[in-house]
Amino acid sequence: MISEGAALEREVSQNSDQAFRSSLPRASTVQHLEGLMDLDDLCARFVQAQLAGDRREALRLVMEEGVGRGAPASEIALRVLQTAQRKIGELWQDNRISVADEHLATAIAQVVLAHLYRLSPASPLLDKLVLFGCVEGEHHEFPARLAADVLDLAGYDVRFLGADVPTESLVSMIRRERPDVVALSATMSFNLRSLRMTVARLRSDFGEAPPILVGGAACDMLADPAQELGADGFARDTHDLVGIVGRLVSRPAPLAGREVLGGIP
Ligand code: B12
Repeated sequence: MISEGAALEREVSQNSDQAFRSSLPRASTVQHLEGLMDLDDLCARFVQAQLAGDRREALRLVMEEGVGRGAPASEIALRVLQTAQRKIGELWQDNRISVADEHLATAIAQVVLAHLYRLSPASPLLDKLVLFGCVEGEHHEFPARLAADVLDLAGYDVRFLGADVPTESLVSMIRRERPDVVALSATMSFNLRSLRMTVARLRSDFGEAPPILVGGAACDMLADPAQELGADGFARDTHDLVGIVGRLVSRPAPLAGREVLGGIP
C-alpha cells in the first residue's frame, strides 16, 4: 500500500509468524515443522514484496529461497501463495490497503504461480480430461487456478476456463469435449446459488456423467457441500483433491449418464 507504506510492511513482517502459522496444517514430524516454519518466513517476505509492488523480488524469493532451497513447488503454492493471498484479503477487508493494492498483489501472485507450474515435476498423462472453471458470476479465478494446476501436474488433461464462465457456454463445451470430470469453483457465498443452479443444469442435460466436483471458499460454509449442491465430490483444499478426482474418474459410469453423453451428436 502503499498508502501507509513502510510502516505496514514492517508490521506485516512482525505479525507474520503468529498470523500465518495459525493457518498452517498440523505437522507430523519435527523435520516437517521446520520446513513449514521456513515457509512462514518466506511468506511474510513475499507479502512485503507484494505490498511494495516488487514483482522481481517476489519471484526471486520464491525461486531462489523456496524452490532453490528444495521446497516443493506444491508446498510453496499453498504455504506461500495461498497464505499470502489470504493475508492480502485481511488487509483489504480492514481498509489497510486499496483495491488497486490488492489487484497489484494478485497480479504478482499469478505470475509466480505460472512460474511454479513451469518448474513443477508433472506426472505422466492419465488420458482423463477435466474442465475446470468458476461458475457464472464468480470472479475469483486465482483459487481455481491454483487447484487446477495441482490436478494438471498430477497428470490430468485440465482445460482451465477461468473466471465467470457462462453456464450456456460451459454446457456447449461439455458437449464438445466430453470431459471425464467437471470441476466448479465458487468463492463468494452469494455465488452458491449460481453453483447450485449450474450443477442442476448439468444434471438435467447430462445426467450422472460426467461427475461434478465442487470447491472454493463458498463451499466451506456448507456442512456437506457435495450432497447439498447435488455434486459428486468436494475438496476443501488441494491436499485431498487428487485422491477425490481419482475416485471420481475410476467409478463406473452410470448407464443413464452414458446414454445421455453417447447421444450427443
Ligand atoms: C484477489 C481477491 C479478489 C480478486 C480476484 C482476482 C482473481 N484473479 O482471482 C477480485 C478483485 C476479482 C475480487 C473481487 C471480490 N472480492 Co475478493 N478476494 C480476493 C482475495 C484477496 C484473494 C483470493 C485468493 O487468491 N485466495 C487464495 C486462494 C488460493 O485460497 P482459497 O480461496 O481458499 O482457494 C483454495 C480452496 O478454496 C480450493 N478451491 C478453490 N476453488 C476450487 C474448486 C474446486 C473444484 C476444488 C475441488 C477446490 C477449490 O483450492 C484453492 C487452493 O487451495 C480474497 C481473500 C481470501 N481470503 O481468499 C478476497 C475475498 C474472497 N474477496 C472478498 C470480497 C468481499 C470480494 C468482492 C465482493 C469485493 C467487491 N466489493 O466487489 C468481489 C466479488 C467478486 C465476485 N463477484 O466474485 C472477501 C469475501 C468475504 C466473504 N466471505 O464474503 C474476501 C475474503 C476478502 C475479505 N477478507 O474481505 N477479490
